[in-house]
Amino acid sequence: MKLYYAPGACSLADHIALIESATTYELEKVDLKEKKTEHGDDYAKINPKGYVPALQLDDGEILTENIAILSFIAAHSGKLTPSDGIAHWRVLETTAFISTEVHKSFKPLFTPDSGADDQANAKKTLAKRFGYLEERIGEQGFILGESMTIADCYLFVMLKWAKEKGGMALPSRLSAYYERLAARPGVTRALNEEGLG
Ligand SMILES: N[C@@H](CCC(=O)N[C@@H](CS)C(=O)NCC(=O)O)C(=O)O
Repeated sequence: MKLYYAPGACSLADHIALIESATTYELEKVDLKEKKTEHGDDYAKINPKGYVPALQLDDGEILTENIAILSFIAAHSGKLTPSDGIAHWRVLETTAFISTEVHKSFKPLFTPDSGADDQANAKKTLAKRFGYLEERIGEQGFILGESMTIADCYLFVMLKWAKEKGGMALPSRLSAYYERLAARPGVTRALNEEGLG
């Protein structure tokens, strides 16, 4: 399968999930301004929504939306999500929270013409969301316990943005968690492959 990505964008979550699940993949970089892939293809024809990520499956189907792509990688590999029981639904619940309540809250920080008030409010909302996660994470391990899941792949990218793009200080357990993830060989590999090493 092939992941269409932009360096450091939310597609990094899917890239990390592909590596951590030992899935065989190819990458194709997308210029989001020009809507062109690195091979010169018109990205609007690949994903008419115009944004990354998009995952081309082995049968040629194109899957979009982080929640769907991450869930697909987990189901396809049999890794990064428990296959049944409440633990399975906790992964979906947390991944949805990260997508709809954390990822979306960054929007004013990435919109050049958003005002200072909007940006300050966005950081306030993000701090509240991170506070919720801080209360739930342990001193060691992952956001849902002892095993890495797709939610960790996604949350890593959100914490990276908060630190590097938002200039936000993370609460202590979340900060230690971020450093643990950043030190993983799979995460380092994904960052290197995106030219962010
Ligand atoms: N709902 C989408 C949002 C994806 C998204 O926000 N992609 C951003 C990068 S993180 C993007 O490609 N933005 C460029 C654009 O919209 O033109 C998902 O969860 O996959």
